[in-house]
Amino acid sequence: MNIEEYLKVKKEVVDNYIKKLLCDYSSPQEGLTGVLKYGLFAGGKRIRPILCLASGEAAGGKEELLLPAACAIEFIHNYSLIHDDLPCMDNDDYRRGKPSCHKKFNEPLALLAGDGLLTLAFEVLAKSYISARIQPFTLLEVIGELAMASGIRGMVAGQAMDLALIYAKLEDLEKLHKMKTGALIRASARIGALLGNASDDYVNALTIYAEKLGFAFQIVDDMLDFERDRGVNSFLSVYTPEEAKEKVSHMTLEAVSALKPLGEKAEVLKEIAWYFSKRSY
Ligand code: GRG
Repeated sequence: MNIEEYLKVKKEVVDNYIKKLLCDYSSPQEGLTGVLKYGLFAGGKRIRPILCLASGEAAGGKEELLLPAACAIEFIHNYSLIHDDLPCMDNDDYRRGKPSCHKKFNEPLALLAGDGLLTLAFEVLAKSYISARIQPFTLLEVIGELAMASGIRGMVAGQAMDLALIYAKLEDLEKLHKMKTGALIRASARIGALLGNASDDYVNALTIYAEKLGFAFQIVDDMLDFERDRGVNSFLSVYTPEEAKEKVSHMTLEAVSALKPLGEKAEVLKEIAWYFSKRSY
């Protein structure tokens, strides 16, 4: 299977599992479920859940066991996008080329849909892994990883820093994106590895891989956004386009070389890194 096919197949697996979860954990407020569905199925790439699956599978974990965590991570990601688009944050009318959640519905419902996704992520983690009878210590580690990456020491802190800074310098930009984008990407790989019962060496290798990958991913995102958002807290305000490309290649090479301890099991993860370093969407 080539990497494009792999990503397509895994995206479908994730999409189907999200649909199943939304049925299993349906809200008595049907209207609210509709808003959640709209936010979740407006065209995301599912990078984080796929990274969780690929990291877990490289460590020997089974897809079936990894899926609840992979989807919980996607819930958190989508909550953050819904809230990010609100008038009190970025005030974006469109997301992925479609009306953003608060434009399609209204602001209070968009706010609640985001809150609902954030809390549902943790309910799904707890209930799925209690049912699967995984080691309580592993479950607590996974919950702790996701909470830290999402909260005031991760994504929420990154968002707050983004709102507070204008035209940040390189050092601040690195710190900002490490929290805002990098933390959840890092947690995706680590959670996959933890659920796959990976050794400490594997977990460390996957952590470094994901940190480099997250950095490269953000620079590519800024390159793709350059025309729309010329430079506010973007790496394109500190790098020329050529320097940005060079940095992406360098970070991707470092990500790939961090995978050495995994040997042949890391092939898919390497392909993922190269694929996303060249993405155009
Ligand atoms: C509101 C707490 C809170 C946080 C918002 C992630 C975030 C923080 C804001 C989104 C704005 C943005 C452009 C962030 C950079 C990270 C990024 C590249 C997000 C988009 O991720 P993709 O490309 O999204 O994986 P899809 O659409 O594929 O799901």
